[in-house]
Amino acid sequence: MTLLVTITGWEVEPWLDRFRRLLPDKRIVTPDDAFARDDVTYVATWKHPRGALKDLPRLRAVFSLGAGVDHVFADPDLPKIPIVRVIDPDLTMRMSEWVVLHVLMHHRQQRMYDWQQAEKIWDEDREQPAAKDVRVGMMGLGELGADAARKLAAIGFDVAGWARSRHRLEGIRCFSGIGELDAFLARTDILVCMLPLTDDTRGLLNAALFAKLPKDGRLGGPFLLNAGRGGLQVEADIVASLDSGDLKAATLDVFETEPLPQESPLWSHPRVTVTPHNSAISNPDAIAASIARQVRAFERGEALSNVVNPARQY
Ligand code: NDP
Ligand code: OXD
Repeated sequence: MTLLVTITGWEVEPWLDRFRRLLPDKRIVTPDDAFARDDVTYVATWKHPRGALKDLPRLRAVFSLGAGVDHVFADPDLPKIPIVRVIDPDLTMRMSEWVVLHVLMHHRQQRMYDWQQAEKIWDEDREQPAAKDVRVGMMGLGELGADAARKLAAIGFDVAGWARSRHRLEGIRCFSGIGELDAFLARTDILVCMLPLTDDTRGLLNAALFAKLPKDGRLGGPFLLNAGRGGLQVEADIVASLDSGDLKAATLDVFETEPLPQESPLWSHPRVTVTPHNSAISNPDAIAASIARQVRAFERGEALSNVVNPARQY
């Protein structure tokens, strides 16, 4: 039995090393190795080349090495077999760290204090609203969004969430569906996007949406954080909305094109913070172990968990 590991954009060796140690009875190969295609029973993928999963007649499951599966569904030649995504406490904690860091950075005006330090300005009189007076809106209340929302609520922020279906989270007002999107936006000072990229969510973060965020909040204007996917955002609209005042500042971890092109105005915009799609990296130790556990359980006859519903694309 062979596990094919096909990765674009990340170092492959750490994954091969972990899988070889954790699944010693399997042959672990990459697309560059010589291997029998009819011996491949599992694929572990991060952005595999289109068509790479064709002609694997004994394939039983595809494991995404990330939580997102848009990279898998982008393959028009995807075989009709279970797609399993990452749900792992290590990844969830990393994402919540990033969300809390950047919400607090904007809330506590840290970029302005960095500037003041560079200019040697001592100004203690800036208004500093309490967290309870700042309304955070979490788009997406799945594994990652719900955890980050709870942690922000524990710090004291006034947190609401929006998802496709109705959720119940203690202390967090939950909105659902397109019909409740405007009401959610109308009470959001810091908008955090933790949505998957699907046909329904592509381009959702656009100028019309930013214009619905309130401008009279305690932070003096709305903030945007996006760690979902670059395809959710219209970058030209982000720049235009920052210039018009519909947005006050943004932190972006994901981009329409990655790596972010050198000529993108986002690199040097004074009110944009860029992180290089690493808000929650897939740690090979944690994620390979969780995939190996799934493979062993599956071979004992147990059902796979975290299988994606292809009709929903997430
Ligand atoms: P989940 O599938 O657990 O959650 C997705 C959430 O989005 C759900 O609450 C879902 O609603 C909601 N949603 C989906 N479509 C819609 C829609 N059309 N309208 C409203 N809500 C919608 O995903 P995760 O939380 O695990 O991950 C979210 C995304 O984060 C991933 O898909 C990936 O793109 C991104 N990610 C980014 C990383 C990075 O490093 N930047 C790292 C890891 C993930 P409902 O609950 O009703 O189904
Ligand atoms: C993921 C990612 O989806 O790292 O896990 O983007």
